[in-house]
Amino acid sequence: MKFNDGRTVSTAAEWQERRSELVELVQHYVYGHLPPAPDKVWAKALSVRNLPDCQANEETLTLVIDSKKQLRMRIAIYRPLGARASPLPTVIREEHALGHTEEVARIMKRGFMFVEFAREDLAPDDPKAESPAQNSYPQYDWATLAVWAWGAMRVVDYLESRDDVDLSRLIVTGHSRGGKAALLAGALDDRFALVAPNGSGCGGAGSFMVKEDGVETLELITRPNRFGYWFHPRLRDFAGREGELPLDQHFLKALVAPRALICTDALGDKWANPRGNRVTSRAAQIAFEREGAGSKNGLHFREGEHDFLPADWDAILDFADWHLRGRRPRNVSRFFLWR
Ligand code: GTR
Repeated sequence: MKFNDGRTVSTAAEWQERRSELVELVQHYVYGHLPPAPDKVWAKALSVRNLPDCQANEETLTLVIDSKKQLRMRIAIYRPLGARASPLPTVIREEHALGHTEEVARIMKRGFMFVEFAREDLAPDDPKAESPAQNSYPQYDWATLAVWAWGAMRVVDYLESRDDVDLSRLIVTGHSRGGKAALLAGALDDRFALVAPNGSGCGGAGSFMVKEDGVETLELITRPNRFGYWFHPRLRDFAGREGELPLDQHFLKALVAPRALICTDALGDKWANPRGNRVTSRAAQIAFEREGAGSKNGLHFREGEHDFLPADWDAILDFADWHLRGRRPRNVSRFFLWR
């Protein structure tokens, strides 16, 4: 709530101005700058079938992104069998490839559509491999997580052309590295009404500055033989001196307000820094309250290890039912463990 030059943010207009500074800071120091939306995104159908076990109709498509560059990314869309014609709230998930249908039945049963996209079609998770997206936009300094986040936004560009998707109720989620990208996408693109990173840790919902023994630190994650390529090279300059960064990950969380956010984590997943997730949620609350959205800053912890489990999905879908469909679940205090 202070501008880069030290002035205090007091009015709503000043908060909007400060938000622009946050957007620039997270791109400059952490992820690199994303290109703007392309002129056009369209789809070529690949396959359609029913999956009776999941009670879903599955469509697979290839998105073609930008009329000149024609980047390609595969997506799969699941719609509950027998759903009424009206548009449905839709969950969009970051995945390295398609076909992770284990959660489809659960999502269908709750009356959501589900879209999975193959983010590695845009940028493989390998610094030595050719990256179609980065090659197509050589003037942008975006790192791999930024490419994947941009991919989630391009899915929305395409969904805007369909009439079975409720565009006012889009949820973006992902696990681990996919959770980091989901949080970035949700912070930068306000078409996502609920942002739900799971187990996203360092470079996601976890703090860079607040870390206990056993967490993945900025120094560890940005090592050249680890995941340096996920981030802008500038981030590594702060290894071991995170306190000098002019930001931490609560900036991303604050950018989600007044939309809804739920960051799910496992208590046994020390590497992903559950304590640092709690601290950034607490720090971001001021932004949610300023926007009159104090109950939309959710956090959920379950027992266990690093994974994306039914308990995480239930927490996310319950939070979605509450904030996107007005169905308040019992026991909402489980969402505010940062308090
Ligand atoms: C780990 C990495 C984490 C997390 C995880 C994953 O190796 O250290 O930051 O991203 O991979 O994506 O599964």
